[in-house]
Amino acid sequence: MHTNVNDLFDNMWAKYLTVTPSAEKIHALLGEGNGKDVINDHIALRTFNIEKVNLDKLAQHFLSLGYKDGGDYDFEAKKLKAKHFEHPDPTQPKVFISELLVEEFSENTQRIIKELVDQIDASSVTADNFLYSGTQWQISSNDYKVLLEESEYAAWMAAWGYIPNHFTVSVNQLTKYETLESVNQTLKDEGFVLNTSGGEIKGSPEVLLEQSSTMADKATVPFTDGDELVPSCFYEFAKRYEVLPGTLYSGFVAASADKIFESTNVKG
Ligand code: OOG
Ligand code: NI
Repeated sequence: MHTNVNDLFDNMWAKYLTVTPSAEKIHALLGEGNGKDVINDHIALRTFNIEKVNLDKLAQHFLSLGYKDGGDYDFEAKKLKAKHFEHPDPTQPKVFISELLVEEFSENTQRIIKELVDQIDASSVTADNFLYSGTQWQISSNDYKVLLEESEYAAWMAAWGYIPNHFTVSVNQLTKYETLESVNQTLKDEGFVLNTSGGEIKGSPEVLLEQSSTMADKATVPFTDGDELVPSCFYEFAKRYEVLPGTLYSGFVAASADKIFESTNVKG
């Protein structure tokens, strides 16, 4: 297990950038003084609810670094559950981890997912590099497409595995921008494509959190039957509001999160 939170996030950021070149450009665009003021609000990871690799197994990497449970979320239509975790040091990024409820899918989809997870060595799940190890399985583009019919999330997991699917800029801490609207406008002016599902801005000051995100970049996956470009990872932007004077809301908003998941969609 990790000894240092910063090393873990540095390694995850490096792996994420290998398939998310737009994040490096946006980081430079929004930040001042070499991105000094670009602070991560949170990162997100995905998994399957199969015991060997379930949400709790991923969470253990953060719990061992002092993170605590922050809240539970259900996404019935997408057949997902999630939790978020917070570090006692509020300058450390929050962590949002979701898991796919595999047993709620067709026999065929369940079989494909089980074959992927069977290829993972159980000891690699607790290894320091697990959360930036990517896939530890082989998959055909045909199986990828079968998963895509039932779940965009399942297909994304099969293609990318264990890698943060996004990092999130804390808009509150940017020095060049005050509002999420102004961040979004800058991104659009530079040609970046935003996720418009549920509107460009998800949430509101009333729910104490506003979020927007890019649509995921595309990167090459070496399927067993050939390489293909598929959606990889995206960048998110979050502005939090005060629950009490001097204290920002630290949770997530399920209705907004439901739309953020769609930033990696293949089909609109
Ligand atoms: C997580 C989507 C939810 C948020 O900030 O509400 C989320 C995902 O796409 O895995 O990140
Ligand atoms: Ni997020």
